[in-house]
Formats: sequence, structure tokens, C-alpha cells
Amino acid sequence: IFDTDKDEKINLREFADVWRYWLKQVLKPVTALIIVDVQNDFITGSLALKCCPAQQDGASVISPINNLLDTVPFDVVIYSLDWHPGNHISFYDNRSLRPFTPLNKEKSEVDVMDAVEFLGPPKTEQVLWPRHCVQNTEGSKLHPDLKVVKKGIMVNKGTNPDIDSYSAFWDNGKLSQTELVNILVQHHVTDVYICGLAYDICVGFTATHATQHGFRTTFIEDASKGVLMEDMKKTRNKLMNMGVVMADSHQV
Ligand code: VGL
Ligand code: ZN
Repeated sequence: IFDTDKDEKINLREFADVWRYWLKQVLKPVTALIIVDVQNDFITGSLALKCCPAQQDGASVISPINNLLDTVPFDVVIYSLDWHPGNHISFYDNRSLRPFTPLNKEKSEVDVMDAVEFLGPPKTEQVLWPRHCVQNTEGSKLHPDLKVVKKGIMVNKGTNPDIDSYSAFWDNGKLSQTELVNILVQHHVTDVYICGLAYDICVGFTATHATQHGFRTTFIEDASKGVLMEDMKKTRNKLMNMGVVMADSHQV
């Protein structure tokens, strides 16, 4: 519909009216903003995105998210927290606690951020991350500049020592779920908007599971930063193929 600048202006104005007086009345959307893992350790701490290959600044998600919270009347606001016990399987310095086989057979030693397969149970592939987001530590706190709204609901993930949970819904083996889907269903949420850290890991998996649960899902790209450029591109393609809407925060 948006052929020329002139058409775009006219049609956007018409669309705003069609939305407000007709579509919105029929669809009755109930919206949730899901803010994934905007915690100190991913911004200034042990797993700061700046030190990862894509070298993105995790702190740069904070102002678009605060802006969204100030300007968009979301019905529900969720903050997910990566919330690991000290003996968590994903920590490189815990690797001797459980038997595993390295996935890169050419190397004799495993390094931090290498992938391995733990024999289990449950059997699970795992990247060995630096120790991060240990429950009740400074690194596990939400970044102090992130706005926390009064009605905000906290959801912990990655609490089982024996399996990681990139998504805020299911753990990596889809063995169990957090409270997130129950909370959304209890609030009759139809549309979720997802942002935070990291684009290609926890935000990507959360968006994947949100659409699998049947929520209309929008991924807010300028309010999400990632670890690896290549993985970010893969995540983007995968999500678009699943019908997730990729948007910037000014479009929400
Ligand atoms: C995350 C690596 C390990 C994330 C969590 O929130 O994206 N990444 N744990
Ligand atoms: Zn983690």
C-alpha cells in the first residue's frame, strides 16, 4: 500500500483510524512486554556482551526499553532473570562436576565458551560460560538504570543446576517450564513484545517459544543486543520464518 511518500502519509492516517475504531475492537489485544535478562553480569560483569565476539554494548538496550515503558501502555510487564545456583552446569569452572564429551574433537582441552555434551541425565549440549548470574549476587541484579514498573512481574530461569534455560519459557531440553506461560494465560495475554539480552540466545529462544505457545510475537530489535553476528542473522531468519514480527521500538 505504501507506494509513494504521499500515499504512505494518507494510508498511515487511515490505518490509525481503522485500527482504533475497528480492528482493535474486534481483536481486543492484551499485550505483554517481556524484558529478558537485562542483568549486570551481561552488561558490566563476567559475561559482558562487550567482551563477546559481536562486541555489542548491552547497556544500549536500556534507553529504548525505558522509553517503551514510558510511552506504550502494556497490560503486563515481565522481567526475566537468569538465576543460577552456584553449582550450575553452564559454568566453565563447574565442568569437572559432571561427565561430558567435548564437541570440538580436535582440541585436547576445553576452553571457556566451548561447547560440550554432558552425559546426564539429562543428556544436554552446553556452552561453558563464565560463572554468571548466581542467585542473589550483584551480577544477577537488574541493571540499576533499567526502569522497574510497579506492576512488573519477575520470572526466574536457569534455576535447575543440571540443565540450562536460555528461554524464559522452557529449559534447553524442554523438560520443564517456568511460571511465564501461566502468568501470560492468567492475564489473557494475546500479544507479546520481546527484547533484552542476548539477541541470539535468551531473547531468540524466548521469542521462539512464545510463538510456539500461540502468542502473536514481536521481537524488538533495537532493544536487543547479541553475542555473535552470525548467530544473530540465523536467529533473525528463523524467527521471521516462524511468523515473528521483527520491529524497532518506535514502531511498537
Ligand atoms: C544468557 C548465556 C548464558 C543470556 C544466559 O541471557 O542470553 N547467555 N546464560
Ligand atoms: Zn546463564
